[in-house]
Amino acid sequence: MTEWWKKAVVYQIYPRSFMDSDGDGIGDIQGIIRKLDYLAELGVDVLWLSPVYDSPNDDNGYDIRDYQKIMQEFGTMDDFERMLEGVHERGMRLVMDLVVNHTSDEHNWFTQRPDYYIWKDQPNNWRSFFSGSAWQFDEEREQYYLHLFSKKQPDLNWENEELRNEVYKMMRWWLDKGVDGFRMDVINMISKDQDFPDGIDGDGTPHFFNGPRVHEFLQEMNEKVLSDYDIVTVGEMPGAATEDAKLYTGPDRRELNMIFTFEHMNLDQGPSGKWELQPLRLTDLKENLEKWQVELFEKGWNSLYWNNHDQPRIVSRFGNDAQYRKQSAKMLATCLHFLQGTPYIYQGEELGMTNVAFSSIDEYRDIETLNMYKEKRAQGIPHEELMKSIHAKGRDNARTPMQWDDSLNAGFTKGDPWISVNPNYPEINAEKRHEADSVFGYYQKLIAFRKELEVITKGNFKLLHREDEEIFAYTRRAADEQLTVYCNFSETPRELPLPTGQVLIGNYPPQENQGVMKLRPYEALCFYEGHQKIGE
Ligand code: ISL
Repeated sequence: MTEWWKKAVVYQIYPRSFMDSDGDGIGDIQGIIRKLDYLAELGVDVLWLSPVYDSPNDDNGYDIRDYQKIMQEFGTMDDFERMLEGVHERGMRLVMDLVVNHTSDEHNWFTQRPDYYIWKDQPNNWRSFFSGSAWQFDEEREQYYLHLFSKKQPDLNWENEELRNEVYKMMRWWLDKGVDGFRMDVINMISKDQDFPDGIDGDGTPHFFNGPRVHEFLQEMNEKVLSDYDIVTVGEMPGAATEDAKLYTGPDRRELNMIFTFEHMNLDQGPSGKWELQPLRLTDLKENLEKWQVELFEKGWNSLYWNNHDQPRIVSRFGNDAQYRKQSAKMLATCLHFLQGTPYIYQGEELGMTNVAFSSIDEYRDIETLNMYKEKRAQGIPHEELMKSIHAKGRDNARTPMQWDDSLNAGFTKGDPWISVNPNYPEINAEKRHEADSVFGYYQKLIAFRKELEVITKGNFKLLHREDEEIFAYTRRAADEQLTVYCNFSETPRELPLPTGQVLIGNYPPQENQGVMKLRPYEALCFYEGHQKIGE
């Protein structure tokens, strides 16, 4: 089978916030169908859909009630099949979210097959990612069940072989329908240490991140399902280091094609976790991305991302979403898209969409945010302090509706949106993609380069200016080709020696150089040397 996914660019759709076709305020599949031409215009190869399965939506679809049914608000199985056809007609592929670490407590397995879940007479001290204990007492059974996420998301017991076979059967059902792969939700948490030991300060993660049988389970899944199809697989894996990544993605290991690391996303937080804000040190980011680039080179495969439905908007996070919004959005895209791996673009990133700052907690919808707020308010932490963290890191930053145009509700819905639209939509929306300096147009070019220049897929990585706290620069080299990428992560204008090669792309109008490279605020410049003719 070809490794087509090594040259692919993936676009993530969060269906609830993408496009509402029927005016109920919730995005849906017909809405996605209407926007397929927009996605083809961008040039992406693969669409990844966040969960569209039947769900009571305690965690917006990551709590699945029925794996083989479409969520009513999103449409019908017929709509789904039309969408899949529409994707394939345009030469794109469709990847589904596979959430099999847990189900909804409303899944019929929870009552009919309690042996598919994890029960204990006594809970240990593990805390849930969504606040409070990870154990919930069940009155009828008089036992506790494990839920690493909300109490409506009981963890599945992967020790149970029948359960595993049910999951594999369900996966085959979707693949036989023609879907082109899976993004696997927290898939490195499916194997728990069967002693269930307490964790330090309630942190159970050492006992279920990359747990004892996880590689065995993934190899079994590969053998029984994945290896029969020409698909792409990506595992979401908090707490996976490069050593783990090599085991999960090494081609001879027969597990997954690539994983999502969290390491670069955790650099701007303190020891207590994401809500403890800490400024990013660029040298930390460079060191981390370098490690993944170098260690996985010819040993595994990277996924490349700045954004998804759980992360704040990158332009507000590592860029400057005020004066230099467009420049910094393009600079960040440049930095990421010339790395080795498969890039993922999250809806709205291609427009330079920003974080949102609602003043009232009532405007937030995300269970992680709301539970955290409630728990910390009860501990006496002031509202203002919590809102500061929520504005910077809350998952709803990514979940405000897609900004299509400057009409009411950004053209997302004719009804009341399930979450408020970011008030900056008259300024930032997809209609503006036709402007000459649009972020969208820049993403189109980056996506196209990946198809044209082999070095982006194959080249090695070398970090330049290691100690510089403002400049992220690197080269990529393969055969007779070399790329040199310079990114100014600051507002400070800088002068550096002019690299060799011709300018491939930059995010500012060209300027005269007298043998030096002058980088303006958030400027990105990429140079190319090799056999390909550029700009003709
Ligand atoms: O980052 C984390 C731990 O280090 C957690 O916040 C969590 O593991 C991560 O966000 C997992 O996310 C995925 O699974 C969740 C769901 O809410 C997210 O939307 C999804 O991306 C539970 O299904």
